[in-house]
This record gives sequence, C-alpha cells and structure tokens, in this order.
Amino acid sequence: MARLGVVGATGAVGTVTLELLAERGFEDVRAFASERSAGTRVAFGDSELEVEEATPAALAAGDLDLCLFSIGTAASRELVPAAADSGTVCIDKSSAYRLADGVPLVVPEVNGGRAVEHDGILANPNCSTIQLVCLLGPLHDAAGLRRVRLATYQSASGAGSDSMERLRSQDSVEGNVTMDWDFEGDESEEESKLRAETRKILELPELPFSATCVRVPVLVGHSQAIWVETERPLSPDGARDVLAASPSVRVSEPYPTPRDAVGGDDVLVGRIRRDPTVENGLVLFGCCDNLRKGAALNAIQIVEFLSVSGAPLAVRGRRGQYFNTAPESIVPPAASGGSGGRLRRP
Ligand code: 2RA
Repeated sequence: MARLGVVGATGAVGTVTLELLAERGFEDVRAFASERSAGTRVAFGDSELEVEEATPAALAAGDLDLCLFSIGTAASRELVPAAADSGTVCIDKSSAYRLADGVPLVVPEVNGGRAVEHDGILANPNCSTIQLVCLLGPLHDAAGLRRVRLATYQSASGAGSDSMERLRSQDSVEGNVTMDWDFEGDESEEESKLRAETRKILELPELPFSATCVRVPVLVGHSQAIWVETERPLSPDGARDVLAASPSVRVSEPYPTPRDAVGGDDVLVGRIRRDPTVENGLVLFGCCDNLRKGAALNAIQIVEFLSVSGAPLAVRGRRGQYFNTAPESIVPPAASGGSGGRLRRP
C-alpha cells in the first residue's frame, strides 16, 4: 500500500480528498497543512488524522510515495519541488505547473495515457476544465472539434472555504453574480486558463475557444452552457449517444442542476440540442461537483490510473503496490493509441 500525503488537508478540496481516499480504501495517509492548522485533527473515514505542518523539510523526508497538493500556487511552487526532489510523485491541483512542458495535465477519462509520462510532477486541471473536457473529449473523438464557446456559472466553493462561509452568512435574497478572478487584459485568469488547459489536454493547440466565467451564489457545483462546432456533422441524438457511453458522464434531461451533481462523481449533461446559427453546431448544459470530479476525485483517479498503468508511483526506484480502481475499467496506454490509455466506462 502506497504512502500518501494530502497537503492542504484542512481546506475545501483537502477535506473532500480525505473523505474520498477513505471511501476508496486508501489506508496509509498523512495530512499536512499550514502552521496555523498543525496539531489539529481532521476526519479520515471513521477515524481522525493529526495534521502535520507542511514544510519543505517535512515533505522532503522521502517517506511518502505520493502527495496530493491542494494549496495555493505560491505554496505549491515552494513545496512541490521539495517533495518531488525526494522521490515523491506529486499531483498538484494549483495552476503552478499545469502548462509547464513535461508536466502531464491529466483527466484520466480523456488523456490518462499522458500520466505515465510524468517525471515526478503531474498537474490536476482547473475544476472548470475537468468537467468541460469530460464532455468535449468524446465529442472531439466522434466528430472533431472546430470551435468552442462557453459561459460558466461557478459556485462559491471554487473560490475556497472563506467564500463558502461568506455565502452561508449572507441573506439568500441578496445573492449576486460576480467575476471575482484577476483579469489579464480583457480576460479573467479563469477564462484564459480554461482555454489553455483545454487545448493542452485535447492536444488541439489552435482550437478557437472563448469563455465568459461567472461566479453565482451556489455553494457547490459548477455549471456550464457550451456551444460547440464540429468538423463533421453530429446530430443531437448522436451527441447524446456518444456522451451517454462516455466515462464519468451522465445524461440528465431535460437539464441538470448543480444540486443534482453535488455528492456524485459524474459530469451531468442535458439540453443537448442543435445550434441552428452555425454549421455543425451543438449546444449543451453541464453540471459537476467541482470539489469532487472537479478537484479531489480527479487527482485520486490519476493515482489509481498510475497504479494500474505500470508507471512508477515514485521516482528514483520505489514503486507503490496498490490497486483501488478495477484494472478492467482502464484501457491500457498501448491499446488506445493517440494520447494513450484512458479510463473507460465501468
Ligand atoms: C474557481 N476554478 O471556481 C476555480 C477554482 N479553482 O474559481
């Protein structure tokens, strides 16, 4: 059984990570967080873990096979290299390494085969990107993507625990929509991340892509209205069939809501219809639990994917030995061609 560390264990994503690891049978798990939380206890299944301080020295001790990081970008830049240099495989959920050459940016259902190319660091995409590519990947395989446009409706949990607390304490009739990301020129960081990460994962570096991202007064669950144009014709019924057969996707009609998605592992999709304003146009509406598939679960699925793919779970010679995803649910890299193996529908 591999030795796992969860760094950022007391945050919104870290808490869900521990919950899911316990549910999926991981046992040898340690919790790390900032100095402020060190010494406190966090739930892990039916038991608790004492939180250790996440320092470069603690993470460089070489006694962890894998580490999942749910901390800010600046903290990841400091702590991830310390752990990786000691031989620990790091799965980082910040934006620090997502676009770095040589760092696989992985959604196992879409480009799982890229995970095995890691050199000690793998990146978990932005929550909005994960749910988007779970829908776009199968459509691209079926009909080729020519253009993507989307509008997002993102929950407070995407901005962290403090933002959730603010929403909880606010009178519900005072809810507002905002765009609370940093802006770079005309675009928010979230909008440009979505484009760059989608292009990297789908290996479509020139894909025309335009997004408007919006924060809405919903606690958990991100939603997206997606307009796609495909190279080849694909009817709404054809798209529905493709999506219904795709891993981690559930068709939910007439339309899904964030509340339907919360607590589940799938990306829900509905309102699959023709966009009559363009050639080969489709419109969809997707919802996902951004803390689960959008963050914690995707990173754990990367761990599970590595476990059965034969890739080293720790660089410099150590190799973990655990199999929490049924091996038959994975198409091995060699069999799937293209960008390699991927999770398939159980
Ligand atoms: C958000 N996608 O919802 C971000 C969180 N990583 O703001």
